[in-house]
Amino acid sequence: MSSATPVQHALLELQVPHEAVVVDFAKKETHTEAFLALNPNGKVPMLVVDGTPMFESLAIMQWLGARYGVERGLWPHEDAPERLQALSWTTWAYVSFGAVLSRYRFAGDASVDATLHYPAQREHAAAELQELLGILDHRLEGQSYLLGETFTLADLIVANVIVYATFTGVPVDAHANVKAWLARFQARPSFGKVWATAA
Ligand SMILES: N[C@@H](CCC(=O)N[C@@H](CS)C(=O)NCC(=O)O)C(=O)O
Repeated sequence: MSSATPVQHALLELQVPHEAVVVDFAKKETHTEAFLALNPNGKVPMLVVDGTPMFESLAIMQWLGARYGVERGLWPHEDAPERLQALSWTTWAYVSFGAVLSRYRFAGDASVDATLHYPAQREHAAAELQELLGILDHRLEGQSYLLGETFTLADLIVANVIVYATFTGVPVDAHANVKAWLARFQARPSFGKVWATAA
């Protein structure tokens, strides 16, 4: 859900013809010789483009934006100032917000072994996540989407991270702009389609 679903979502919004391959973790299908030859990191998502493998969901979606998004009006042209902002905000979501979200999850999530829980760390990370959501909220002040008035793949990439955060118990209620933007994002037909299949 956290990693492969956003890529599926991006492929759907961009209408890129592709074949989806389901990988069974229980059968350790991410660690077969054939899988590791394509993705030595042994995780999903992996995208194989005309025989060439690519891994890491953020890199895949940024590449999809440049390759298919520009022509479909969903990713800024490489010379547009918005391209710089698209790269910054999407990387912020995965690296800056994502790092704190991982600390929050591992310090107390029910899916993590309780012996690894660390309440003080959980509380600290929860407060930091609220500060980060405040930064996002400020960016969205006076505009409907991250890059202006039009929905782009940058919204899809960042909003999917925030949606996942809410699933793990991070509230967004104190951030009115983020809340309204998430509602616009979740109203897209593609959101229901992809997340309904993933859940
Ligand atoms: N940073 C990676 C994380 C990928 C990741 O952790 N994938 C998990 C699923 S959420 C996975 O494949 N787990 C299976 C395994 O480790 O065998 C990305 O964004 O692509």
